[in-house]
Amino acid sequence: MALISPSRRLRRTPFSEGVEAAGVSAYTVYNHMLLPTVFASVEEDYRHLKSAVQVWDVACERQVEVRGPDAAKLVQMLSPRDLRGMLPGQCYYLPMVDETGGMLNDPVAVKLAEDRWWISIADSDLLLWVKGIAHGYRLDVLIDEPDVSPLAVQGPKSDELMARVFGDGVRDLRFFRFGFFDFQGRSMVVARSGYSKQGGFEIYVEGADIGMPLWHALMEAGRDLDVRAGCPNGIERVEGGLLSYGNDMTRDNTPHEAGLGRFCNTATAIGCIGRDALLRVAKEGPVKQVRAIEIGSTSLPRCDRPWPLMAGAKQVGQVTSAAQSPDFGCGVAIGMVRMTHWDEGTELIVETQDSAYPARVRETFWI
Ligand code: THG
Repeated sequence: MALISPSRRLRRTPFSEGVEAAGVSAYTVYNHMLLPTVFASVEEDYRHLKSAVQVWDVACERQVEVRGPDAAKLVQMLSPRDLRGMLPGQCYYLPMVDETGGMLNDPVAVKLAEDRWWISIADSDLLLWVKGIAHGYRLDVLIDEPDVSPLAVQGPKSDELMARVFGDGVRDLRFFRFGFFDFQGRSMVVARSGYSKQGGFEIYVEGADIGMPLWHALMEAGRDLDVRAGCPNGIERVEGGLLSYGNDMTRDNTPHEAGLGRFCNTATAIGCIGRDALLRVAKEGPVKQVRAIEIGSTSLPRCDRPWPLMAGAKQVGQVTSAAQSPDFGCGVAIGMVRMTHWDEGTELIVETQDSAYPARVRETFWI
């Protein structure tokens, strides 16, 4: 593929300087912002992520800040997950849907206070929908994109690295909880979360000016831990079954089709804009759903388009993300499969742009 031309519309991040000095070799675009995808190689990055610790520029996980007396009411309007039990200090993975029940985004919501939330978005322009809803319903809220850039620290040695920079208190953070921790006199939101299954943290860096000082501090503190710049890894996240909005599900899918039913309480999520539509389709249940797919390959081309999943001459689904797994010795994939063929063990054929391979539906991801 040819190069993509940089411009003001393709936003850099507070950490881009560090990413480039570390030798980034490929970027993608996410929320109109640069997101590194490869440093050494996808395979070498994968091996290192699973054995050491990496610092990830995930500033592209932009925040939609919702502030004001109607904040909690508005966030509940956006999602079929019941938010009544959510406390300040918690993060929730929140499917967000439109009035048809179609997925608009799958963010992490950070509840800072009853009247102040950050919605840490995946790759869609959710800000516009949220502003439209707030205006249309005359809600008493302020909505904008603050100068907040997540920096993730991921990998088995992330507790040790984070404790060196933020103090031993970070070790006590539970999964999907956050606390406020000091760095150079600045209070930062630090959560135990992140887009990998290797464990780790996300620092919500407030103020672009402190981005590179924090980057350097992490790199220096972790020298003996072999800390490196990294990024969400295309092999590891498929093994772990972490979905990618726009790839594995779109506005054409309900959360149930996406396999996110466990993050929905449609019956009790009173106020959710897509609630009626989801209740209607929930009666029948989905007729296609996300599945882990094992591919009988020894190498795979880039999955840059949906790959048809065939049962004989009939298409019964598609693979939307795939990679060759060094640790499992097979192709690992995320697919959307029709009900007639979604049972564990079902044997199919996947048609990539290059060639066809045997594929098998699995019960779980590789975790
Ligand atoms: N962190 C933050 N913002 C984000 C992401 C993130 N915004 C974009 C994107 N990632 C949103 N998508 C996801 C997808 C999966 C998870 C988080 C965000 C995730 N899922 C876990 C799982 O499925 O195992 C845990 C979910 C749970 O149990 O609550 O972490 O990564 N800030």
